[in-house]
Amino acid sequence: MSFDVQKIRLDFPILQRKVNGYPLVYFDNAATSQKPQIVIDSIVDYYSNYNSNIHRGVHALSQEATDVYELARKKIQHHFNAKHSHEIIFTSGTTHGINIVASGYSKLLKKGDEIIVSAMEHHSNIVPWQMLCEETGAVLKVIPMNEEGVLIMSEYDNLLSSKTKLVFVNHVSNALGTINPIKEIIEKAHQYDAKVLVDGAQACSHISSNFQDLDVDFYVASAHKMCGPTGVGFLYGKSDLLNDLPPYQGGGEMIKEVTFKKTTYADLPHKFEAGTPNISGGIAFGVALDYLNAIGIDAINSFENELLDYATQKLLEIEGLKIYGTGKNKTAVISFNIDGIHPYDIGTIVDKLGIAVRTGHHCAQPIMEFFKIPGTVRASFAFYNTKTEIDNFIEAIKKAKMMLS
Ligand code: 7TS
Repeated sequence: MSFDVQKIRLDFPILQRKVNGYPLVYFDNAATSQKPQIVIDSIVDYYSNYNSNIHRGVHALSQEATDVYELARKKIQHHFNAKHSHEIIFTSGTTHGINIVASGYSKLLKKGDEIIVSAMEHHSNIVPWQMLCEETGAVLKVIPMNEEGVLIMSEYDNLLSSKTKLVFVNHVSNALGTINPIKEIIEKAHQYDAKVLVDGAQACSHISSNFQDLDVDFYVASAHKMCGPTGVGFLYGKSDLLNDLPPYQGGGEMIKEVTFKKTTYADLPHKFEAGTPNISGGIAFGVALDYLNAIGIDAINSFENELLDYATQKLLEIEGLKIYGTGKNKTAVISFNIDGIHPYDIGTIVDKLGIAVRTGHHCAQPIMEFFKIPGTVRASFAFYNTKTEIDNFIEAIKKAKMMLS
């Protein structure tokens, strides 16, 4: 069955609008994806028909909201093949999930322990670990990458030792699109009994992940990059590891019993879910997963690869254009610069033509430092983009180049 992108586009109301007088071409999907009507409707439905707080009311509305919210947790569990639904902790997003783990390990690490991150992390997968190192005296080590934007695995082998306690790596780089060999990274870390957290923010809407098969210890992602709403995401952790971590925040819903002498904490997942969560967001996240699954992540992946190959080939025909992130295994993200032109200027001109791209360092300054550039223009595609949009983009880039050279 062929991939019917025109039919899919009708699911996304925003794709019908114009920007600066031109039909919107949305190539900033790595920042956040657009939302299908069915996801938007689920939020309206919750607030219109069964809005109430969850896990606490005996009344019908609260029961209904709790059931739908907990169903969403199960959908996440099944989508990623986690063993138990209580291993899925609702968070406000990737950043929150990383901080839960980082803050928890501040009680478990000691001076001289080592933490490994990769050279291509988003700031949210660097800064919390630096803070953790400052607090504990642990040492941060970095897996370097090569000129293609691919991790040098032999260097990873050299960094691993009995001192290594934690390894943090993104599944897919937001600035380069590189898909990292996380299965191999996890297997090697486990030989030293180190635990691995994978930042899946850029992976989940493009490639499938099977947590039990990967044997990953922690995995985090954000719903808003997967056709879901902002302000919600999840932290997956193996039960025993989550049980060993102290709670992140204290408050309602995360306790078993509170007295002024001592408080005991709730079981998973509630131990990490203090306070009223983003209920409509969690529910809509579940709907977004259903939507993606109805199309199929593998079908999405192969269509996006076609877009990637098409756009890469066309862009490389432009003289003076250099792409950063040229490894074989990558998602549909193209970061590039044109000789002598600042990325911001290109972004501004194409925006005037209705085309949304991101420019700058993409919250990955170490990558920019590695390539000795201030930033890039980043076009990131989704399964609702088309080759015609790419053609328009190429024309806009050529125009920008002419105006700016
Ligand atoms: N990790 C990666 C790999 C990311 O790409 C991002 C967001 C985050 C973590 C943080 O996610 P959040 O939902 O908690 O904010 N990346 C981007 C981006 O590339 N452009 O805008 C946000």
